Amino acid sequence: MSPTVAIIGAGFGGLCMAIRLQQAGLRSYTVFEKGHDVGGTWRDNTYPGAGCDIPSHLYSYSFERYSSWTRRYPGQPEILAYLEMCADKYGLRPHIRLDTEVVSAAFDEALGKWRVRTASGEELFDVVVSAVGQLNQPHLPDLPGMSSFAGRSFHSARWDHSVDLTGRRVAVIGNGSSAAQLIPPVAEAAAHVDVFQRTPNWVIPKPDAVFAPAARAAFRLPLLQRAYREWIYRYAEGTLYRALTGGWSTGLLRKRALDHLHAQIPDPELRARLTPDYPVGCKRVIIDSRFYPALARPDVDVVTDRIARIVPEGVETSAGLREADVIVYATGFRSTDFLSPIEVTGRQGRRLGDEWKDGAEAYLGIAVPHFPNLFLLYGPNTNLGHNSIVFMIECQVRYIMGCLPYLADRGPMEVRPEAMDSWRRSLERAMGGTVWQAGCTSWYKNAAGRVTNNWPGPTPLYRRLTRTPRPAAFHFAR
Ligand code: N01
Repeated sequence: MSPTVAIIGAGFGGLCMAIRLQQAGLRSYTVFEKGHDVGGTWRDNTYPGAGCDIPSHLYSYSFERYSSWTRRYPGQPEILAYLEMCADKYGLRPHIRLDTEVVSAAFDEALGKWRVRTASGEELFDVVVSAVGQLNQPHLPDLPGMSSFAGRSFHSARWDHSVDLTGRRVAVIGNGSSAAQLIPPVAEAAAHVDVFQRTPNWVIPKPDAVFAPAARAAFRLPLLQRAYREWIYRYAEGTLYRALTGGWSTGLLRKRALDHLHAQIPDPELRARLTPDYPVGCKRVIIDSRFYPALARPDVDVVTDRIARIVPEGVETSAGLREADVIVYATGFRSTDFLSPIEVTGRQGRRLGDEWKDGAEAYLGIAVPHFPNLFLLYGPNTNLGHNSIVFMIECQVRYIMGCLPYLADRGPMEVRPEAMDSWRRSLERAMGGTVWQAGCTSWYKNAAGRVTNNWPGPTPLYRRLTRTPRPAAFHFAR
């Protein structure tokens, strides 16, 4: 009998898992999605200018190549449409429960099954696959007076499209990848934009290109499409990854970013404020060609004075009041919380939140000791700063598919603590060679400074390590 599988989340990860189960003829799965439709982060992030900085010919499933991308870096609507198309094409919709948030999942040792609870009640599953991602819980800063603001305010991932920015004074707090994409179109509409920068970011150009109908027709040739995908992948691996690990391209990446800054910001005083003082890649490098020109506009100010509080009229800084009609919090996500706020309980009443109090961790980023038959997609230490997350998700899905046949014969499987210890040690060793640990704060690390989000190795290594499950790493119930 095929195992019953609960998948939490219908973004890139959840849909990939569902497609592979469907293709294997394992139809006893349910995808729980708290939102009103599929798409995950691509459904949530509808801010103006939203898009991906990994070319979509790579940022898409390897088994569902798509020749119709209109440009190298398509916007959010195209990526969302791709995911919706996948949900339809693979017949996933009957298995997806929208507007259904999983509030808890508890492993029942007597039954050897998971009790998955939603607002409509509790259901039993053999397996739980978390596909909630790392960037799904918006982070709002804890600034005094936020509720006193007299205008409209919202987070970049909860864009309020009812607010017309035309002719308004807009305050954007934060200057990460989301801010870099939304500031140019906001500046086009608004009367004035204040960008509140706490730390400058390294920015490199985005070599975007429109694909004319002839190019799209050419991409229908599987060989060409495959070669282009492979080229993007190898470039990211051979050049960008090397720069994140102190390799040959580190200086090159820094030079590219500084050249870009010099070319696009003529004012030396602004340029100085936009120049980071930490190693390139320590924080996520921004890939964008429209950000700096927007910051250089006369109606845009980069404010580096410390924010003291929010007041009804706007943002009060150490240097005085900056009036605003609208505040956009482009302040990122609670990235190190992982499955939170879902209450996950494993064997012997162990709570995942407690197990992870010093930082989330999982064997291969997929399995957690004491939590049998719980598998994670895009889990701890599987984020990338240089290549496509979809690649990592496909590795993880293949691994989980490889685990399922064991369950029928040998019962629930649980990764051994020794396997986890050895995994932790190798991660720590590899992490020492990366640029993320020292010199900056970033969403890759928890409050204690431990890098809980990123994969420190090359991605071909991750693919190799996750190719097939190693039974010796697991304890089986039978
Ligand atoms: O979030 P972030 P994001 N007071 O965490 C600032 C992916 N993504 O949504 O740097 C003042 O990067 C914070 O300042 P500091 C991509 O992986 C991809 O922009 O901490 N400022 C920072 O400037 C990306 O890395 C794409 O000093 C405060 C900003 O808010 C990830 O999502 C597009 C503050 C948060 O930046 C997250 O990007 C969008 C405070 N209290 C997103 N708290 C593409 O593919 C926070 N900040 C292009």
